[in-house]
Amino acid sequence: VEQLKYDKVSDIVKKFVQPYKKLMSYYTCAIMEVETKFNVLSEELSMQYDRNPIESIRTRLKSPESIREKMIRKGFPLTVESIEENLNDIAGVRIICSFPSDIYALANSLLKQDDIHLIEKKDYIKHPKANGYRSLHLIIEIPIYLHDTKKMMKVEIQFRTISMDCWASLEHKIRYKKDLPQSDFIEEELVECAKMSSIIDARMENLYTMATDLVQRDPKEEKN
Ligand code: 0O2
Repeated sequence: VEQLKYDKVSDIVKKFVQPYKKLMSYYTCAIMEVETKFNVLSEELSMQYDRNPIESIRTRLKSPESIREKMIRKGFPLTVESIEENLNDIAGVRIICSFPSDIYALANSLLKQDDIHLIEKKDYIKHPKANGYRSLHLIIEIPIYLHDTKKMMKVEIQFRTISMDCWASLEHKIRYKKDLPQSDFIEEELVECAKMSSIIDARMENLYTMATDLVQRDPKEEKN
């Protein structure tokens, strides 16, 4: 009986655990590749202009629990091949920008690179979700170079301003409060806060453009 148990466990490790770990390590490599691309852009842009449009870069590998939950929720079989085929957001990179226009400029710079292949674009800035969520999501494919082969890996990139990120982080905290009953008031307030966050983005960008124009017209203004 002990031998049978051992054989069964060893079979599961060989058929699932090892290929799963290998796949996750490929996603980790893809995250590193994307992060490096943004670090390069950040370096170049801060040399070229007097500010860096990237406030911060965050990365995450989807947890095994989240992968399992999403596969079951979407009705996909729980195999390593199916996980790779059906989930687009195992590798996640979040780019926090200063202003909304930085988001589109950075996304375009990335998509111009010839080793990046766009699979899907969801513009929740131009078309916010009903709950108010705003962000630009790209699903891209990027090559990782292994010792004897090249493998294309999918990565989800979320571009947000500080204000969009602030709303999304707090909404996530509120929504995932344990046993939260449905509340029209909370939903309406969240939509209202999202509108305010969008107004802050537009007004701050406007102020930045005005300040830049003033400095260009009179370089002495920079000091005041
Ligand atoms: P985590 O912790 O970031 O991994 P899905 O909604 O996941 O079934 P899809 O098409 O992948 O299907 O969703 P979508 O719209 O592209 O958004 C996926 C991710 O965007 C989410 O990942 C969140 O990170 C973020 N997101 C989308 N909508 C909202 C929202 O209403 N509020 C907040 N705070 N974030 C949102 P995960 O997997 O949910 O979580």
